[in-house]
Amino acid sequence: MTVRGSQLGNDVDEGRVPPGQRVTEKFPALHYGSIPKFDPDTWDLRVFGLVEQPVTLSYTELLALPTTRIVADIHCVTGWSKLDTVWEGVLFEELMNLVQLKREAKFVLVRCEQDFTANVPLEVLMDEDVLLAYTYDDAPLTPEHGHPLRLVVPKRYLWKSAKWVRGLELMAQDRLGFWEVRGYHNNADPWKEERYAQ
Ligand SMILES: Nc1nc2c(c(=O)[nH]1)N[C@H]1C(S)=C(S)[C@@H](COP(=O)(O)O)O[C@H]1N2
Ligand SMILES: [Mo]
Repeated sequence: MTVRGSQLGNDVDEGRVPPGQRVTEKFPALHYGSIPKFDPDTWDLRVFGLVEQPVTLSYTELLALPTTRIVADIHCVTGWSKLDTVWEGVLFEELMNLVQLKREAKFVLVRCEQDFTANVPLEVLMDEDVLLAYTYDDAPLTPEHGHPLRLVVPKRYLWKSAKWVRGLELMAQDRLGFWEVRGYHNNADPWKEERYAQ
């Protein structure tokens, strides 16, 4: 298994907490709508859009892909940050290895249960700390935190880390996701305090 991120055991939090954020030990659950039910027999993950051949994975097929572990600090736009969170799952980049991207593919719309979406540039997701996670803190994800599969994009505010992911749509043009349509910043870099759109 590949292990990424080396911040575990670092006691020096200074310089690790973005402006306007406070560290919490808790793990609040925040989302719009209700927690979807998981049916392993019908669940699938689709990679589609600007790819030569779309791919559909069952949960078993997803779990068979190489596992990566990341240790990451996460930052919620509501003001809490959580340090050294531990996740395991499949690297976004690993999933892209299953398809041949078309040259025009530059943006991704992450599609979730109940029509929730989040948009992230492809380049950002190809980072080596971006995971489609199925465990948190060495246990299966809990339903409220995104079981069976959620995105983790540590370098962006947490609303981009979509829970209950079912699809990755490759696009040529950017398309705003659920919270981005509702006034949140499209880029969402916590170090630049990109909380809300102008
Ligand atoms: N599917 C889905 N994913 C979502 C959301 C949502 O409403 N639906 N909310 C986002 C927001 S605003 C936040 S802050 C994080 C919270 O993740 P957590 O509940 O695991 O703390 O989930 C993100 N992922
Ligand atoms: Mo949020």
